[in-house]
Amino acid sequence: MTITSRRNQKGAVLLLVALVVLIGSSALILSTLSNDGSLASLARGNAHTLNEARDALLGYALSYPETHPGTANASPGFLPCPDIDGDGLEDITQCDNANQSSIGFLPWRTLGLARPGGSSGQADCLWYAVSAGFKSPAGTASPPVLNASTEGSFQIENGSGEIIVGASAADRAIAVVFDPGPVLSIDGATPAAPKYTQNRLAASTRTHCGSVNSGDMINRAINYLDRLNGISNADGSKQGASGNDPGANPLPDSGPSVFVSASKQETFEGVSYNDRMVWIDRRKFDPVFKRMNQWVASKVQACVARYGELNIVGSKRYPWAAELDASADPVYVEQTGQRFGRIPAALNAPGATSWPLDPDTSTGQDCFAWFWWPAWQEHIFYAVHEQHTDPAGAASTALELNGTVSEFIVLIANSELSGQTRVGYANKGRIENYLEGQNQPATGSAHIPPGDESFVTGNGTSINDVACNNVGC
Ligand SMILES: [Ca+2]
Ligand SMILES: [Ca+2]
Ligand SMILES: [Ca+2]
Repeated sequence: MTITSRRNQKGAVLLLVALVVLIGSSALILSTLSNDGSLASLARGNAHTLNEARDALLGYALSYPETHPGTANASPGFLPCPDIDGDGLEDITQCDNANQSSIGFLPWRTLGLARPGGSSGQADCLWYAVSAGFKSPAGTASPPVLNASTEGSFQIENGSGEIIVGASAADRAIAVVFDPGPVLSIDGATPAAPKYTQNRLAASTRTHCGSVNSGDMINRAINYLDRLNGISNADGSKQGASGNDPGANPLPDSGPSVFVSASKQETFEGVSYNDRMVWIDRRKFDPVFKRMNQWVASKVQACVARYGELNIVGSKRYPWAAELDASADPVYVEQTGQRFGRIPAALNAPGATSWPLDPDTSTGQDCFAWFWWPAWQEHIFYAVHEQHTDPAGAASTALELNGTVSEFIVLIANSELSGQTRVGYANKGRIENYLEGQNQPATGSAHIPPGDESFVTGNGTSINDVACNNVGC
């Protein structure tokens, strides 16, 4: 098999998997894209490529577990590392520091996209910036762990000093794709600095978009991405920003960055800004957050169900919950008598004192030993039917999910809704900061009061909780 056909096959498989995964979310993505006001500002000829790139990134994040079967506990949500030498393949050296956002060529081969520009070479190669929290864990010693509260790192201004994305940290964009346009002379770093003329020369062997020596001019962002109103798209910095302000430091950086999206800027001296861009904000990433929650919910459900199958075979006795305590950081220890709370990491007798092997044998790990679990355990709640505790309680109480009597229920809290905050142990100990409506069994405590045993799958607006029971999710 030739390299090209292998690559085409890989791309086809990636797109197919993404398509399958997208089926449940495609309507949402389509409506999201068609409602996007930012698209109106794009030139028609380039809109297709930029939008294709954004869709490919969303598909990559959605299908990450399926396309990375060899990566331990790969959850949905990860985006590729940028490509620093223009061969179209992500360079995991750009992901080696998990805490830093980074920028480079869009890794079109990794994304399964067609080679940009056809035979015309690198003229149409796109650039790409990815937020620290969403970078692929490939090649990273301590990979980021994603959950529905993970924030993007990018603020975007419109060229007139107005913030159009990311006014608050929770609203920052997750990734940005740039169409850099032809070379031009950009403003200097300060008003007094001379203009800089972009230069895309290769001093080493060419790749499709760049050259093999990553330091060559052809591989450097400053020779593609422009400066406007004190903001540099090449490194996400902003003149005058300091401390923890967005744009205080150039990429790669652990702090937030700023980019500028404006129409082409032209003076009597010529064009001074010609970048075009699309971005993935939280709203566009919503299908991925949804799949992330469902993926985690399914794994937790399968593990709790497996425990019940093994613990007193035929009787299905599940663990007690770990209690919520608003006076201390969460602890995850099974508490006899607690039928509602968090999933206990530490189990006590009676019953099995350790979790079984993950029924998803591809992980090769025990349940809840996954590397991503510590970032999720605070957000997941669990209720057990009185007749399925160990020892079993009275027969009178019915635990219900959507009106169906259930042996156990797992609830994923999802992102904070208006009025919820999960900072500090006092807030982490209060159920109303996680679950909504009738999923709050007793405000501020881990108890289920009599007659309050009905839980529901969230409607996505006033209740965004994802729910499973012993039958499934
Ligand atoms: Ca590369
Ligand atoms: Ca440019
Ligand atoms: Ca919730």
